Amino acid sequence: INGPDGSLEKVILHGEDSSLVEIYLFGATITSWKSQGKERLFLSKQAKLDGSKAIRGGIPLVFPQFGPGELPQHGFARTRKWSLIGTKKHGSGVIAQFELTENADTLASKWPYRFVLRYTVTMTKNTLSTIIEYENNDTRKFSFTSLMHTYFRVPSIDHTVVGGLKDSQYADKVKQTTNEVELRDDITIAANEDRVYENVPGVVDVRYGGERVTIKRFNFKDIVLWNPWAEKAQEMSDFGNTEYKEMVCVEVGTVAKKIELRPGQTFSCGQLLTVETADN
Ligand code: TA6
Repeated sequence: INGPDGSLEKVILHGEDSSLVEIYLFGATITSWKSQGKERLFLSKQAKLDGSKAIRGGIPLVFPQFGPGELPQHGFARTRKWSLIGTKKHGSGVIAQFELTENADTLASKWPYRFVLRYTVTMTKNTLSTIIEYENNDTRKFSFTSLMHTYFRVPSIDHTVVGGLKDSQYADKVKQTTNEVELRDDITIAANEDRVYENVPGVVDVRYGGERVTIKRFNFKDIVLWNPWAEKAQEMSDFGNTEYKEMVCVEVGTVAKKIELRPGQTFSCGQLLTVETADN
């Protein structure tokens, strides 16, 4: 887990046009993605980077359980040390690959299956793609929920819009309601929001200050929208009391229903984030 100075080991990839992506082996957590000269992800100033808990920000990986349940919240993938398989340049892109399998702790957990996760991070000048391949390496079938918990950095939550969720059904974890339908083309955030939009078709986006980050995905059916706002921000020791103003989580996942794999079966899910500005 820890490098020589006690810090966590990480990989930094440099790409075209001074693009950059930083990935900690702990949780294979992306903690920084710079594109077109700007940081596009939010990492809390109080995030723990010593392996003592999941990193608060970037793109934590949720597997095999989204939310609370028989395993610790959001499962074990985001707090395990992944192996770095390799990095390479490919055309105008840079790629890093990571892998995770079961260990004694997971085999002793409530989710005791043999598995392989292969995580591929690919960055080009204006894009970042994150794809997970799930493999059932057990003799039994198993099922799981999984999500990429992306924290987008925004200049101000008050001038941020999330689009692409109109007409989708959602469960509202703040109001404790289900089967609501989103009526808005453009969602703005002015309070604690925690919603699971189910079976969302099409492209979702985050817009701020004349810029737009589009979120395209495959095999991830659902979208989670989260902002802790002031009341929840104060409850998190690894999140600054006013940091809710500079982030929004728009998370791709399959969480409303489980993914099931038979022995030997593999399945891939992923997202493609693209920074679009007025001139591209
Ligand atoms: O993003 C949705 C959510 O499930 C929220 O309910 C909130 O708990 C958030 O994840 C953060 O969870 P964490 O375990 O990282 O504090």
